[in-house]
Amino acid sequence: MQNSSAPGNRARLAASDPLVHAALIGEEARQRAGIELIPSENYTYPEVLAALGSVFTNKYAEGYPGRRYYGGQTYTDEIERIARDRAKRLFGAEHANVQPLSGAPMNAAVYMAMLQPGDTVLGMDLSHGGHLTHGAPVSHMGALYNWVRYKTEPESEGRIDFDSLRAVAKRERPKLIVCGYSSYPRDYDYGEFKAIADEVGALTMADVSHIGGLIAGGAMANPCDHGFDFVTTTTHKSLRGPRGGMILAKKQFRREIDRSVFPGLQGGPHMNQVAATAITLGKAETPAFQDYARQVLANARTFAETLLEAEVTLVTGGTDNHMMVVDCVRSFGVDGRIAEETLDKIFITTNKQVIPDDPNPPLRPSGIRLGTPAATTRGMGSNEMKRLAAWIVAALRRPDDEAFLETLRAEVEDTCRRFPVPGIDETPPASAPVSPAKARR
Ligand code: DSN
Repeated sequence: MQNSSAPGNRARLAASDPLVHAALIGEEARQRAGIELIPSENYTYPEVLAALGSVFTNKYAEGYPGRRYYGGQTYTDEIERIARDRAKRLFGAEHANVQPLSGAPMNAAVYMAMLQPGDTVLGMDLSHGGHLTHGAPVSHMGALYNWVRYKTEPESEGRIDFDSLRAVAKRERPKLIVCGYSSYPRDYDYGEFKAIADEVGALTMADVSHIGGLIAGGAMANPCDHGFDFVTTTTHKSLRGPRGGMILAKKQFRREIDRSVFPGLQGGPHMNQVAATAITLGKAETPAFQDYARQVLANARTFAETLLEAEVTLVTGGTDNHMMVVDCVRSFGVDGRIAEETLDKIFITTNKQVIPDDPNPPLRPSGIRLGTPAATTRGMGSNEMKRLAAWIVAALRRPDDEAFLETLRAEVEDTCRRFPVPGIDETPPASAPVSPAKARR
């Protein structure tokens, strides 16, 4: 398959647009020299890069396999059918829509399929771990529906208290209950959510974007096994695929979901992305991917234990998934923005993060998020997790000591170079050298 990283195409890009080419080379150098610990990021497969840069990007394919509005669909139909079948098999779902362009439109498509403006929905509060699209007032979805936000409970170590959730559901009688998270380091009891929803006659939706790969790999609980009506997941996080989303649904909602995605919300699907999704889901069906999913969790446990031994405060006191949320103010006396910037200097990429009921604003919150999917993809194991945790603690204890940070950076870089980034040619073209240190800043 011809693709953007094929040598011929790279040479063309270098010659025709040196500015963009230099940025691409710089980003590759940056990714090689350091490590991505943002829990929603990963390093995708070379095969996915090939599909994303393929001729499928040329094709319009409005509609669905066998029912398109344009001709020339022999291979797009084939690709989309493969992706849908693999998705259904992997998650045990009755129906799959693989066209959502990414996570936010994916969730919006479910809401618009099933709700009327003003309907009541329960969703997890943003600062307690929910997502913008779960009713945060700043999102359009927050304005369209009557969101009632549930929170985690400090008394139960920051976990969800199902007694209070049940009481809220009985009082509010929501049409839909949404569970799922982007900064909650625990697993969910989907059975309890479903039981509460059944008691009040609500539909159920689990947004498993962060842990879609861990569910597909059999390492975490699967909401499809608990009779959820809708399960949504992005494809680029723990699944390691292209940027995109998928909606899994019960068969009885197939028409509503498909119509909501197209023509309701989107036009032509990105068929290069659908092809890459098919490849990703094929990989996720292999025993190697199950090993990967288990290792992501084992690495997160080791990482969290190392941080806790150093007396770092973690939201909920640990992790059950791939993610940790560090209270930096309490642990190190620095806010999340300073922590993120300090770790950038030692080539460890994280993101600042609000903690439950954070007294600080979102651009200067109290915490950072850490996650292990990307590091695990590069082949890092328990030794590297311990070292990464130790580097983070050391750096955040001395954020103003530039010489010390430079020593740590060299150690991090030395380790990272022993773990290649999949899909990046290990020998950068001599035509556009960019030093990793320069690329990073
Ligand atoms: N932005 C993603 C995350 O980092 O969790 C969620 O959409």
